[in-house]
Amino acid sequence: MPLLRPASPVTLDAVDLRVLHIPLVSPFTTSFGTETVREVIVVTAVTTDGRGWGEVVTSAEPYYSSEYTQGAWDVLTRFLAPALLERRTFAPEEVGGILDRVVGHRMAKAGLELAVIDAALRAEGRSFGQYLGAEADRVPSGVSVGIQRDPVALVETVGGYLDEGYVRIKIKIKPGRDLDDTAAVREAFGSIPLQVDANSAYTLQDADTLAELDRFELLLIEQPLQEDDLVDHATLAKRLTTPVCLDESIVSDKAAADAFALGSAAILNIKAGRVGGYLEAVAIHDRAFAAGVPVWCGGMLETGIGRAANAALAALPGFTLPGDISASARFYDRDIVTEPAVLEDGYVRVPTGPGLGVDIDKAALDAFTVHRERLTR
Ligand code: OSB
Ligand code: MG
Repeated sequence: MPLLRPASPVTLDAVDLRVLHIPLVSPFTTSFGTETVREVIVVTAVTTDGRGWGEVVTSAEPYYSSEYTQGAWDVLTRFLAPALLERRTFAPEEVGGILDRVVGHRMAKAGLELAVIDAALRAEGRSFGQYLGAEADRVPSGVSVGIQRDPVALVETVGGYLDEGYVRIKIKIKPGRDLDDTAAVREAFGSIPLQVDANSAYTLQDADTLAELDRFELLLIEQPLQEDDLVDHATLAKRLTTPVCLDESIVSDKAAADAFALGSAAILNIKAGRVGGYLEAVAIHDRAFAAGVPVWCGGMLETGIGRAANAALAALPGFTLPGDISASARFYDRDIVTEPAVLEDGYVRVPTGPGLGVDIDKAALDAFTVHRERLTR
């Protein structure tokens, strides 16, 4: 389902960039590290018709992907924002082409593109969901649970999220913290929808251990091997009954096509930041939908900006599995939007207002800002 109707062009006067430090309600631990503060870049597209907001989902360190905050800041301020300001008037759908000369830096591009789309849609009075082709008015909410002190602590944490109403649990695993953790959750909560995410912590040598996860009848195992291991993932997929889902490896629609051709993934996690933007994310969705491959919307500890955008994306018809779109409160005591996403009967609502459909809480935005720069022509 390509976009039904492109957005109107914008005339870009300035790009405002901020680095925010937002405290997390609890540390978030994965196979690649622990975060206690979300460092994120917020982008404002200042146009002749108003503002639009975007978020660059890089982390402070390049441990999930090669991108990280300072690198994104550098490429945004020196190359990406200047390229758009130079062009001055363009349609949101042209942003990808204008920025294409810069190799990689997909998260940085995605945040900038989102700000432009939001500005254009707010000016038109059209919602992001309508623009992308959202069909649902709410999306089922899963939660990503970091590695805890031990399996007992994990069971307690998971129990809390189930009590809140989350409809699917994803636990992070790494070598030595896989079988016992998964067994503990299965034992405590029976046949709940459960999946695991390894964030590239294994190699093909670990295939025997990973095959032992099959007995837990997981929905999927996410990204067991490295980002560029498409062939090894295909080999591993043949050894497992648990469906292999790719996250880090799917950096573009082309990567998705390659993964399907090789048999590397039975399911995809789609993150707009990782693939260079929401329009590329829709292209991957469309490809997967046509191929009958289920997809779900991943998360990067988004603020209310990216969380609203993700809810709209996840409302497309091919998103048949619950995504990592939890309530804002799962990560933050205070968000930077006035109406943070909440959990209602296990669902998060798709905003319907113009653009992303969320308003910025200026006081919160300012309170979390640690660095700021305004780029003009
Ligand atoms: O691998 O899905 C991941 C967070 C940061 C980096 C990578 C990942 C994650 C998550 C959290 O699992 C998803 C969320 O935002 O809820
Ligand atoms: Mg993942």
